Formats: sequence, structure tokens, C-alpha cells
Amino acid sequence: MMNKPIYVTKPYLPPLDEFNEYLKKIWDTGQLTNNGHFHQRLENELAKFLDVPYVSLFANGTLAIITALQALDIRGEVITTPYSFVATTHAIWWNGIKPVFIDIDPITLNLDPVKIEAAITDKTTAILPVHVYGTPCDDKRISAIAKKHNIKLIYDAAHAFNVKENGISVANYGDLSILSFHATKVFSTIEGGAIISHTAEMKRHIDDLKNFGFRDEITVVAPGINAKMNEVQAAFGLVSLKYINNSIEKRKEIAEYYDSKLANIKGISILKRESHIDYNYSYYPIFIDENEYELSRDELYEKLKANNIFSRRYFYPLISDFEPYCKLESANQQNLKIAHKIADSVLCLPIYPDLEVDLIDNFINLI
Ligand code: T4K
Repeated sequence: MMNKPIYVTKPYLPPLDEFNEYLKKIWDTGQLTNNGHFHQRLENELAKFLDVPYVSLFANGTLAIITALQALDIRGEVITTPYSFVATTHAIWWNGIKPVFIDIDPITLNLDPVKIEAAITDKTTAILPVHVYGTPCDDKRISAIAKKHNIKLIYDAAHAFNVKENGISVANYGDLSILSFHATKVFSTIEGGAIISHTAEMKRHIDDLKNFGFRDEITVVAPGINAKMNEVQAAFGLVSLKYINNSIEKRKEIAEYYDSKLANIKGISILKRESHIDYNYSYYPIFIDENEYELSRDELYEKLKANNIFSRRYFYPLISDFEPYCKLESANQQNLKIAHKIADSVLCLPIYPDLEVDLIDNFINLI
């Protein structure tokens, strides 16, 4: 039994004295929000760090997805995954668009490209895949399908901060990509998010949309929303960004330690990793095969909990099983067999930069 509770994650907190220096500057200028100095600096520094063309910061990732759909004027139906955090589909629904769920690939756990084409109708205007746990989607195939059918492609890259495929950040993929900088994410601004876009015009449009549609003091160009990131959040991000490489390196050590200890336990499988991908180790999911392992997934979850270890069943239940989506035709269990199987077997173990190895040994012994 752990003396103190261990949660699935613990937010990275940058050095307080450094953060205080930034706060002093905010206090000096009185600029608290609305595209302030730190906001502009963070957009520039993130664009450089991620090697992406344009970054528009947001108050959170959900508002970023909602706004991305608005920015591309998406209507009708959007093809998406049921295996994600519920915000992915909520953003579609909040735009009055019908989500169409298709099944996932059993290895990557991302949208199965083979099934996308069959789900395209004359109402489909976009595909919204998720790089779940930071594993990149098969962008080559998905973007070819989007191009062929002349529909848009928006990636929910909330889990994929700084994930690279052949040295290229996956945030470059799609017409737009969305990041989340929530406290539980690899890179955080407490609450926050971003849209990555490819032209100055699109960035301008997105920036207008997140600020009520204002182009200047007296011109409103679109029915915008208030989705701006404030200066305190941006400052938190600027300080945290200095330490991000170290954070990811520590996560990698923890993930590899788990790999070495869990790979040979009968009835437990782990994510497959590939050498051409730089991962960010944002989550550490394991998959329990009830027929092979002594406990069911829920029994193991309860056992860890009884020992003060709070693993999480991300992503169970499937989004398609929640109201109001469960009534949609595409939410049919037969349509989503693999997603159901994965959702019923997954358990995400604690992973965060300062998680001590002796604690991990305790979880592993219990498992
Ligand atoms: N798309 C995807 C694929 C996403 O995963 C998410 C968010 C979004 C879109 C939307 O982005 P945002 O609008 O959130 O920027 C958490 C997060 O709130 C959510 O951001 C995240 N995905 C999701 C996967 O996980 P919960 O309800 O599980 O969080 P909670 O509060 O239970 O936190 C988990 C554990 O972390 C706690 O048990 C303790 C620890 N924790 C948490 C917080 C917030 C702390 O130690 N300190 C903290 O401040 O949703």
C-alpha cells in the first residue's frame, strides 16, 4: 500500500522563482490577456520548437477543435473515432455536425483508413482522426482519401505534442491540427490548446474567430467566440517549454522501464513502438486479456486502487456509448468491434516526469 495516492499523471510544474519573474512583468504592464506579449512569444516559440508554420493559442483544446471546424466551415457529417476523450466528438456536436464513428486499427488504435472510404457519403465534409496516446495516424493514407473525395482533414493531436515521424512533427499533418495544453498533458499551460495552420490567411481567420470575430476595433468578420489564452497561462507555457526535452526524456525512461518489466507477463500487452517515430510517452496503456491474465481489467483497476494507485481506463466507455451518440447508427457495436475490445481491456498506468522507479516497482509487483 502506497503512503500517498499515486495518480495516472501529475502536472509538470516549472520552477516557481522563474515563473514569478514572468508574473512580475505581467504585474508591471497590466496586460493580462488579448494577444499580449507572452501570448505572442509563446506562439512564436512553439512554432519554432515544433517546426510548424503557424500556431494560434487557445484557452483549451476543446475550444480549439470547435473553432477549427468553424474555420473550415465544416457541416453535415464528420468521420471520427469512438476511441478518444469525449471532447473530440463533443466539438463536432457543438457545431451541429453529425459524427460518424468508424472502427480503429488494432495495432495503432487510431482510425482504420481502410474503413474510412466506406463511411463517406455525399454529406461528409471532413475526417477528424486522433493520434491516440501520441501514436501517429496513418496520415499518408488518410490524407490521400481526403484529397480524393475533396473533404477536409483535421487532426486531434491533443496527445501528440512533439511527436515526430521521420523527424517531422505530426502537428504538421492535415488541413489543421489541434493540440491540448491541459495540466495533464506533456506540455501544459494549465488549461490551453492550439491550432496549427499552414497559411498566414488561415491563421488570421482562426485568430479572428477566437476573438469574437474582431478584425479591428470596429470590424467583425465572422460570428466568433472567446477562446483566448491569457498572459498567465502563456507565461506558464514559456517557462515550461525550457524544460520540455528533459520532461519527455524522463517519460521515455519510465516507459522503457515499464516495457522491460511488463512485456513478458502473460495476458498483458503493451503498445507497439516503431523506430522511425519519436514518441512523447504521454500515456502508458496496458491491455488485459481476461482469458490469459488472472484478473479482469476492472479487477486489476480495483486492486491497484485499493493500494492507493489510481490508474485510469482511458478510453472506456467508448464515446459512441455516451448520450447522445449511442443512438446514432454508426454507434452500433457491430460497427466498432475492435474499439470495444480495446476499451474493455485498457488500463493507463501512472506516468509523469518525476515518478520514482521504486514506486513503479511496487505497481509492477502488484500487477
Ligand atoms: N482531445 C483529446 C484526444 C483529449 O485527450 C483531450 C483532453 C481533448 C481533446 C480536450 O482538450 P482540453 O480541452 O482538455 O484541453 C483529463 C483532462 O482533463 C483532459 O484534458 C484530457 N484530454 C483527458 C484525457 O484527461 P480527466 O477528467 O480524466 O482528468 P482528471 O481531473 O481526472 O485528472 C487525471 C488525474 O491527473 C487526476 O486523477 C489527478 C491528476 N491531476 C489532474 C489535474 C487536473 C493533478 O494531479 N492535477 C491537476 O490539476 O480528463
